Amino acid sequence: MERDLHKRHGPVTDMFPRLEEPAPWRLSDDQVAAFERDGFVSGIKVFDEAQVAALCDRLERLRTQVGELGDDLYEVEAAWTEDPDSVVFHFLGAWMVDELFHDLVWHPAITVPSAQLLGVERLRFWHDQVFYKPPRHSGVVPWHQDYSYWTRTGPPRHITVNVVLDDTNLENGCLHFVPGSHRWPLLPKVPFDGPMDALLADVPGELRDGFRPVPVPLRAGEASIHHSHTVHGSFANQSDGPRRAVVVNTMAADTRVAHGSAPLLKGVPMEPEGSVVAGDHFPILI
Ligand SMILES: O=C(O)CCC(=O)C(=O)O
Repeated sequence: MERDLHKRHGPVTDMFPRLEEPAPWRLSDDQVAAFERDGFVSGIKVFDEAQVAALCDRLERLRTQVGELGDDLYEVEAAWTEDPDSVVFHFLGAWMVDELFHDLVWHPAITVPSAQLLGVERLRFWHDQVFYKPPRHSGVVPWHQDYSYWTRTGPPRHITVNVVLDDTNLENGCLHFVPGSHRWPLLPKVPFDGPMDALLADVPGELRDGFRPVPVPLRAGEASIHHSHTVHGSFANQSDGPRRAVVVNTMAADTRVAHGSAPLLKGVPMEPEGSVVAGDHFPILI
């Protein structure tokens, strides 16, 4: 396995298309309007069948190696380590240890719409994530806003692309989004292993009526993209197959370090408060 993949600032395989012209990858006006209205847009084709199969293969391998890989990743969800039978398997940093997970970060179907929706010319990588719900597993992803976990960087001009590696539906715990919640204030972060509804206690009374999550089923290889304040979550996987997703989080290239007291991610060199987030771990993607 190649180490130091985070120092390779561009694809190292030919598995995915490279960016030549942005135009074919840009979202339509209707898709942009949906994102602006609802705080998410879905049904964006990213991977073909062979690419999905290759990524699933790699992911299954990573899953068996996670014990040894721990130090090479940014984070393996501590609650999962303690209670894998009821907490979703979630980790950050696959891009540093696997060539395909590395290269997908540069996929133009991910980078071009992310920059377009953020309204930026230059897009910086923040981090990746994997969410893995085994078959017939009770783990949920509680309602949350992504930026509540990211306040160490700012201002909030971050975006999330969630690409599913299995067809998702109500039975296997597809993502749900709360339309319009990207205009809500930032709410406190909730524990990953807490109850689904923990966030609701913090939703101000006048916004409660607006808490109407909608399911967003997808085909394997398709993505949804959401704003960093959009409330979302997912229920348990009650199906006989796994429900897997890979996530690419990016931000405006001039995003700064908001708190200088700790590294932005485990194992990443400290950067001074107020400086632009930069360095090997945070490449410019566009
Ligand atoms: O895949 C899931 O269920 C959760 C994903 C998520 O929270 C995200 O993409 O930000």
